[in-house]
Amino acid sequence: MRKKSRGRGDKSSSKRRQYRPPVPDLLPLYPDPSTTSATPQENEPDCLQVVKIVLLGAAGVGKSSIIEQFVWNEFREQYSATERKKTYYPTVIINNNLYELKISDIPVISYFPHNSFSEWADYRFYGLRSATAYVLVYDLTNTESFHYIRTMREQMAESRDMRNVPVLVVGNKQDLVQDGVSHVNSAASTVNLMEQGMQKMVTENAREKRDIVNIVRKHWKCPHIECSAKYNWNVVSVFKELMKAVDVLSGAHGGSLHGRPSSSSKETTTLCSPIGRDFRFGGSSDKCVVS
Ligand SMILES: Nc1nc2c(ncn2[C@@H]2O[C@H](COP(=O)(O)OP(=O)(O)OP(=O)(O)O)[C@@H](O)[C@H]2O)c(=O)[nH]1
Ligand SMILES: [Mg+2]
Repeated sequence: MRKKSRGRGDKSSSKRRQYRPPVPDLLPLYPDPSTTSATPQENEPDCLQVVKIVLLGAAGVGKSSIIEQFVWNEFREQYSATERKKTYYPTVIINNNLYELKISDIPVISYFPHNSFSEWADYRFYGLRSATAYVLVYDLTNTESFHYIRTMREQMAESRDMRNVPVLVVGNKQDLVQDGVSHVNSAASTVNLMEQGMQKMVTENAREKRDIVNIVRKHWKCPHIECSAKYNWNVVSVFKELMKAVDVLSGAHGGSLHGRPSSSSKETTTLCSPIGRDFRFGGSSDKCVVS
């Protein structure tokens, strides 16, 4: 059970990055018996269920970087477009329910497969319509990349039943946005034309950003998270939020994903990455303690 965590990505790069199995001592797969009156059997994570997660987004928005940061705790500055589908298999525990994630990183697609025929006709599309959950990634510095996921979302809704399919929208490269704003703010004391132009640009960017968040949260009714794959800001939260939704849905559907109804969402959430770090989340709080 404790060896469930795996990360199978690019074969060539897996040679370079030596896979480190989880350290059992750092894997509190079971709650501390002294803090609960339940029997050990009741506390054991239930049988492993596979959750298929697909990341979609325009070229270069950081899909691979987000996955690699989450799974390998690594970041590559150099851009290398994904040309072949890669699949990663980290294991997570949420509310004492054990899930094996099957995270697919695919080459950019120009459209979402319309039906099962088009899905099977092109290997890049395989499994896209049957994902358990989707992460739609855009680049916070590039509004066009949001238009891409907007189209993708529309096509998804036409192609498959999206009820009970969690979708999370992620604005990546948060570090670049923050740099832009702070730079302009710090220079605001010396007003000149160039600065005014930059200030206008920043204001427009801020407005665009607000509009995007509004569309996602109010109209799409999807969670929106900003992250930086480069600095590992909020990357864990992306998967935490998604899996919270999967876990709740799984519980609501009689535990169809993992064989039994989910326990309360107020309980502790632990995400175990394949490199042996533990991520513990306390109930409704967004605080994340990495031990
Ligand atoms: N500054 C910054 N750069 C990032 C971030 N995430 C990714 N990048 C860079 O953006 C470029 C593209 O990242 P990828 O992860 O390859 O993007 P992708 O979406 O997988 O691209 P495709 O495979 O072509 O679809 C790379 O040069 C990364 O180093 C981030 O959070 N901040
Ligand atoms: Mg990629």
